[in-house]
Amino acid sequence: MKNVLVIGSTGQIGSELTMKLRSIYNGNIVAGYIPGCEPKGELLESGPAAVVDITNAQQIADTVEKYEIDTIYNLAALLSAVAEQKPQLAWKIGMDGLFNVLEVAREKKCAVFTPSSIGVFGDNTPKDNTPQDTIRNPRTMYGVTKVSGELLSDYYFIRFGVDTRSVRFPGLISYVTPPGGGTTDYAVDIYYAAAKGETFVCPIKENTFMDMMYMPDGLRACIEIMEADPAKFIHRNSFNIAAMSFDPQIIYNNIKKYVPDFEMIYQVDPLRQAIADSWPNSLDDTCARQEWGWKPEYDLDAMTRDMLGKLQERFKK
Ligand code: AKB
Repeated sequence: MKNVLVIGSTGQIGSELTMKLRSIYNGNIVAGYIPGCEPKGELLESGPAAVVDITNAQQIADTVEKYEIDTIYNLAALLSAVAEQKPQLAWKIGMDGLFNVLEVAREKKCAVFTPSSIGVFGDNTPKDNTPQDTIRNPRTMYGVTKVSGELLSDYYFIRFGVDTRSVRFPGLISYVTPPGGGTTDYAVDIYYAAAKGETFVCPIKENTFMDMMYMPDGLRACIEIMEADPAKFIHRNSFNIAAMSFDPQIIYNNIKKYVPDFEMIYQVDPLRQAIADSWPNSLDDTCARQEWGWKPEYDLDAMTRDMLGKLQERFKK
């Protein structure tokens, strides 16, 4: 039996991960949320939920105690573009929050998953096929909290034996819960525009390549890394994982195959463009493949067919 607390259960990853965990494990899969972001519908009805503000260590500890939690998925974070607008809050959630989670995990002996991101890399990181172990020198607050989070999580493993594990997520694409304030969000928004029959206004320039991943692969990564036999681990916090890399023109052309009259124009957002320019074009995920068997299932075309099918069904008149 596994008892899991998902902190940030109503966010982009949490809303789907909580449901997936409930479909796999028969223990308590607790949907942690903050007031104003309450779980609704199936997420609320299919299992326990609790107010867990990551900046409140006592709330985390009380929930872990009450539901005999053994694994914490720490999904609370501000995404990259919002974090640039609210750097103090990004630090409070990303670092003070992570510290609270790790302290509770140390005391109550929980395993911890905290997603990292391609945002840990910066301008002087090799851009193509970015290695697992390379320069992590971001100049965004998002990146700073993600690198610091990787280091702190490794520290808690080395110093206290807390079972911390993590992946560096590319842009995650899903039709369920939209992301809020990321640099890669355009690759979600473009599908919504295509499915609604609207012209897409792209905030990212042509020729800006970034790694992306379809959510079903992202969810599998969250679960498989926590299930993996750690005997093979050389790394922990955090593994490069990859599925596909494209620029706006490539995803647009792929969607146009299925929606021939779809139009896109460019109106570049300087903040998002600067962040995207500092991130890798593509990651090398060999270590994740070798150390815990990571393998993506969706490429761009498979993702496009699924995304469009689901969204067109939702928006059909
Ligand atoms: C963002 O764009 O901020 C995130 C990420 C890649 O970490 N989707």
